[in-house]
Amino acid sequence: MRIPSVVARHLSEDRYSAFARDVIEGLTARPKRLPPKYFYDEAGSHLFEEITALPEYYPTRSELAILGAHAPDMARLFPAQTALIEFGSGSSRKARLMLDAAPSVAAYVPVDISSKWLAAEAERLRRDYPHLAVLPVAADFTHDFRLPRSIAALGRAGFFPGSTIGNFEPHQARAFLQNAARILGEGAILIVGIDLVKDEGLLTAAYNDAAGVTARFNLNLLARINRELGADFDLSRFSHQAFYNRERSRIEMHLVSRVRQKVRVYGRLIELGECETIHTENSYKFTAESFGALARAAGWTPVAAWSDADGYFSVQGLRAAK
Ligand code: AVJ
Repeated sequence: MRIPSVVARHLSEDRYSAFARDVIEGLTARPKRLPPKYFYDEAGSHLFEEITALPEYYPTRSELAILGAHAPDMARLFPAQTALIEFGSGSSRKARLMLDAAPSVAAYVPVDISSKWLAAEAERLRRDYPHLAVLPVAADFTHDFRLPRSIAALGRAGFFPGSTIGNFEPHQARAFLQNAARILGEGAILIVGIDLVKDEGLLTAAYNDAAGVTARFNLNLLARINRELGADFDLSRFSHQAFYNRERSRIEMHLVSRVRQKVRVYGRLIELGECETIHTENSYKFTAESFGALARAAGWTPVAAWSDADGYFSVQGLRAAK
């Protein structure tokens, strides 16, 4: 790969290199794709917060209702004297529900790719939970990372809410769960939020909101590439598309090129045909059975499950199989 020198300078900066590499790789692939984990820059994180409050977007409300009602039951699965390790913590709003219900938690380890958000949230948590050891880890949890040494003597409970696992391809979800089993160790518990297969109209509406926030969230990925990698995407030449792929039990999000066009990205010329799409996200939906099979294949045993009154969402309790 030949890279112009202005851009090569950025490549040496760790923060940009993985992003640049993934963007170039995705936009030169066929079909074109971009990884959904890059939605969450500052603008994207705010847009996602907005999404969670939309009338059509039920997952956050459903999961919060489940945690509000059942966090004490989840906490009863935890070993005595536990470290709660959250994968992709964001605002830690859901972790607070767990912490409030789980007196056995002695340490909280939020793992997040955004170190800025982590530090500020850790400060607030220390203030609100003075007896809790708050030990943030700035890492991409889809890669290997190390837990803080100071929790060596504690039991382990992993926490992966939000149906973030639905962003992974099935083989990646299995790899994540295997990796979590290895990192958390013997006797660990893992609490995972999954979005359930349901009426197609409800599913598609959740990703095609009337206010157009999801469209802005999707398009922000191109704006971010413009900002951080000096690309020249014209956002008005793309439209948001989201539909349910029934065969694969997933919502797919795409950015559709409205016209035939050329875009400069990181010194490369990317050509898009009229109606050609960039596949930006998969959001897999599960049944208790399909998720159970995935968990078992990755070394976990399902031991409990909780749902909301509508049966839209499920929080699964898993135990590491020996
Ligand atoms: C954060 C991955 C759970 O898949 O529902 C929301 C992201 N994308 N609207 C989801 C998202 C479009 C969300 N997850």
